[in-house]
Amino acid sequence: MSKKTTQFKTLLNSDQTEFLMEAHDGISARIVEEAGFKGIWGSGLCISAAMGVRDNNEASWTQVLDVLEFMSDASGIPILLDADTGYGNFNNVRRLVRKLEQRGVAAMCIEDKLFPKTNSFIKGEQQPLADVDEFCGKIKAAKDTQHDADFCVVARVEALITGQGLAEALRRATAYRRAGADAILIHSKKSSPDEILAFMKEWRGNSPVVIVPTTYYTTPTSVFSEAGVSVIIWANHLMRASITAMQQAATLINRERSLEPVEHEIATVKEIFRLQNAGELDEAETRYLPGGNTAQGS
Ligand code: SPV
Ligand code: MG
Repeated sequence: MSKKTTQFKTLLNSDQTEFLMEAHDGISARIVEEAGFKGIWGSGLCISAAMGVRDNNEASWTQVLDVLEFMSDASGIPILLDADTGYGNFNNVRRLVRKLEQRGVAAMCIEDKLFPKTNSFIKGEQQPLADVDEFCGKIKAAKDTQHDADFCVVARVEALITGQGLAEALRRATAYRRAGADAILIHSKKSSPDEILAFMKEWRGNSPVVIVPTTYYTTPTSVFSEAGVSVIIWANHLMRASITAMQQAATLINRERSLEPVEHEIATVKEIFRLQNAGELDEAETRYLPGGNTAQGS
């Protein structure tokens, strides 16, 4: 089995379009892998949401890193961390890259906004963008810092989100590619894919392109494959699915004062044990505990 960094780099440069699914903790990372995805999007929005805080860098970068460590340990597929703006300047980015490599995170995406960031779908037009040269310095610092040659840095262009248009998006993407970015994430909040497809036409495969079709989800993914998109990210859908499921279960149990209506609609306790890999501990106990598997502590 190749390293996770190599797996991610291969996925980014493959001839076909690949898909990443969002995860926000250890169990969701495992669920993404079991569903058959080849990689995980460590969504800033969803990791924040799971902590009950806003997507405004309210969670500290080390708190995010701790979650990433659980996600990486729980899954055998590469993680692309949504590292927001890199949590500071080029120096914070250098330290981040070192810590991500130590914790088995394959790649990171940094966006050209200012710390503390705000989610792109909240007052997108009013958000200031980073200075291009300063952001290029972050990309260079990340690439110079990585020990593993296959660690990937994805540079996210927010010019379309802020309404600055295609020319500005292309100018920024070109500068970020020249600074050493392994791929460009071009983000849009439109319900039509037009501005993404216009970008793809002008970009002409200069480097791999990553997209996040949260708002233009009705477009068949084959359209993006034909346009040359390398990676499609489903950015928040496990968090949204679990919010709906938790709201329904909590409301029903509270209203009925009974578990009966939900018991057969939700995962069993045994399923939790399976996802935690309880079987492995059972087997290890027979090997390592004196007297074999007695299900006892020391
Ligand atoms: C995230 O998942 O945190 C993202 C994608 O950055 S978006 O919410 O569209 O900005
Ligand atoms: Mg984010």
